[in-house]
Amino acid sequence: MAAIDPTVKGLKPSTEQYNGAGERFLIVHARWNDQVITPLVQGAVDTMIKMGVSRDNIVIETVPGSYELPMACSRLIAASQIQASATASDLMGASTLLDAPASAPTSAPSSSVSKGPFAAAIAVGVLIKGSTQHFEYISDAVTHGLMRVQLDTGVPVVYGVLNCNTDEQALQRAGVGKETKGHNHGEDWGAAAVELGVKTKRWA
Ligand code: DLZ
Repeated sequence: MAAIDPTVKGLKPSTEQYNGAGERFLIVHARWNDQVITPLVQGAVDTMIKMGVSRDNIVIETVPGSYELPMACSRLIAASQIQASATASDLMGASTLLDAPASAPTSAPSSSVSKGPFAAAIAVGVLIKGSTQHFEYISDAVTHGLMRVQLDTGVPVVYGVLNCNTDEQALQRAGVGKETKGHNHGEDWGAAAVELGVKTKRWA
């Protein structure tokens, strides 16, 4: 009998290799807690590229905070499905969504949203518990909102939202912890997006 791994938690590697070549993906990320968000998004992008996705086929948009993630995912997925000539900014009507700083290494022009449907999306946010009930309300709303978006649109939305008690917990889950580096969960989210994008086509 094989020895039992003492670690209970964690993602068992897939037995199948998934290839995201030719598929388009959406990442929407909050700008709150940027020190954690940046490595998470980078981890997701790097993993998707390793799995065959072209960088040109990864559209990245930002929103102010996690609370805005469901709305942005919903509108951007709808925009990509319509494939109309209208740009994302026409459809979204919220200029703040498109205000990524010019220096942001990962941002892409929003007009690329209308180039074709997304195989999957990743919503990335970092919520850190404060001294009020704010965290609980936002966390709950975002979680339910993102589930609703994926069920309503049929496009998988990977739950890239960290809900942490401390800054250090969040940093460790982005692989940049101060006490121990930890594991970058963005890498898992990138892999999940490619796997789900490929599988959702199969399940059609
Ligand atoms: C207001 C707020 C607070 C206090 N904390 C966070 C947080 O830890 N993570 C996050 O992503 N966003 C936070 N926000 C902003 C809200 O998500 C949202 O952007 C604003 O309430 C405006 O709707």
